Amino acid sequence: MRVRTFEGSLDGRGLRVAVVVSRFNEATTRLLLEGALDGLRRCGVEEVDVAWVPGAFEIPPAASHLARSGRYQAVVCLGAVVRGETPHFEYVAGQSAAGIARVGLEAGLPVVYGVVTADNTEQAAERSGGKAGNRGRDAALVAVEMATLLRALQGGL
Ligand code: INI
Repeated sequence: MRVRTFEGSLDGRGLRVAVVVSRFNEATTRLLLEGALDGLRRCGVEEVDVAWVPGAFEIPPAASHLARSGRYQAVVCLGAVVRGETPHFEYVAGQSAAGIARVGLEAGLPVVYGVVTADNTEQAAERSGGKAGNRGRDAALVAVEMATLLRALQGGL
């Protein structure tokens, strides 16, 4: 039996990455963006383009456009949906997550979910650089690992 194993890495040299970030709850999303840019920089990613959209609901169409452009090896999606602020939390959060997943599958690219969903602004702060880490940074590392995995699979299958 021959077993082959494929893994990505955190070596982002040679990668171009797009980031889509939403303005709604901007105090949180700016911190997610800072975390993501720091993560991408530390991985050695050479080129990053950032696109701002109004809210988490608008992330999927922008991500789709960027993913289908052929210019990027990964797209990082950043947003913050806070339950306390909206009676339609489930719709905004659910549609955003489902849309982001669909864009990735349709484009065959890592389109990474870095949207914080929180019950209140304190929880959102914890997840954007507070005691629960920075989801933007986490999403950036996932983007690099998945982009390098897909590259390895492309060259190795
Ligand atoms: N968008 C968010 O990104 N976060 C939220 O918490 C939020 N709330 O609370 O409603 C939110 N709503 C706006 C939504 O994303 C769209 O921009 C809007 O519905 C227009 O399509």
